[in-house]
Amino acid sequence: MIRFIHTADLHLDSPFKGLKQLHPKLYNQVYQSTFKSFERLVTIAIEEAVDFIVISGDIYDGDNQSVKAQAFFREQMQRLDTASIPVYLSHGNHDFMDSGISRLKLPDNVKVFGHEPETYYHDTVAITGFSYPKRWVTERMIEKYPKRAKTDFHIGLLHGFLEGSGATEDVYAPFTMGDLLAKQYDYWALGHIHKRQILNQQPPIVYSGNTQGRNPNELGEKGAFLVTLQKGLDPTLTFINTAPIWWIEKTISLVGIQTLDALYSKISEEIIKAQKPEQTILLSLILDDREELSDDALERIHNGDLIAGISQSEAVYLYRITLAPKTERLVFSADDRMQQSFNRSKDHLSAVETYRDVLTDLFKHPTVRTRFADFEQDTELREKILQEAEELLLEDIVFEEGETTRED
Ligand SMILES: [Mn+2]
Repeated sequence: MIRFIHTADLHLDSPFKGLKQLHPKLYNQVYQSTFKSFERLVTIAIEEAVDFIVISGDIYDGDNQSVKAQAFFREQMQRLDTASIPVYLSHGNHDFMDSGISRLKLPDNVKVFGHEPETYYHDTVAITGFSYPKRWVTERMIEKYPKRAKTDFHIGLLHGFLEGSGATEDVYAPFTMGDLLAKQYDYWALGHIHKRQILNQQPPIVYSGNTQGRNPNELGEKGAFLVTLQKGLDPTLTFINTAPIWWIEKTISLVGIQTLDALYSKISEEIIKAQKPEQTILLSLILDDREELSDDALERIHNGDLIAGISQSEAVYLYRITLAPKTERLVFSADDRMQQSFNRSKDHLSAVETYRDVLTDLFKHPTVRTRFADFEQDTELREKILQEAEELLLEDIVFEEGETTRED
């Protein structure tokens, strides 16, 4: 029997740029969260005395891998070394192994995969993986993985994109389920897609997801899998939450809510309800069924006055209040072609090229170029801008529709 931990996408030292407006104490908690989550995981690995840990890429968030992140990671590896727990790791598209980067030396218990798929042996377990030599690995690396070794167990690490999964991550080192199954390994430890998912039970094919949500799209608990493989028995996978901060999104109904006072009370209640022991919650509320709400209250949601006046707690921070685009369904349900046309325009406007095109003057502005040089590459910022643009557009359609109805 073997017991190991499968983790991926630690993204240590994620900057959480979009959250700079938070209270400094909370921002600091958020900033520390990628570190904290991994530290907890290492503690659990030691307590559980696992046989080894596999990390399927994106240990660091940035390709320049800050000394702070490296020193932290090395310290955690040393803790595992002291506990005689080996670590098999690959680098991903975020922390690719550019030869130009100087690195702190890791202790001997850490085995790093090279640029081509290679196999390490841990007693009677074969572990195969590869590290990204550069950011863009678009080849089908799976084709270079060896057939199952003649050992008790064979584990594959792959930082890549499952074709047809519809995930928003970039298509790197793509593969199909069939590709993986054909190798006849006993476990596939996948990385790259941040949403946790068990794609296949036997053998387990698993994205462990990232260890800490980094934006509103990476919701809920995050962590790693504790895996047990035993000859003749079904594998067992236990999810371990290690993320100190959870992003939560909740839709609430405003039926019966008319005044600003009632709205404020309702939101305060939701903040209390969202509390979880020993977790910090970053809460986004989506307000649905707002027909009865006064225009003034609505305006205060739109202009940010309401959220600025919410009394925030340390356990739950309400970072966003939005209105459910409910009339979207109404408008579009009447006209399929309008939905399609909206989706087409959205796809076009969301394309990276369009985004760069539209913002080119801003990116080329001398001040932006010197002081915010990374704006253009900042995917978090891009997602945020696109999301807000979509919401604004939908709100516009909502109001036009409402006005037309009134005229009728
Ligand atoms: Mn990643």
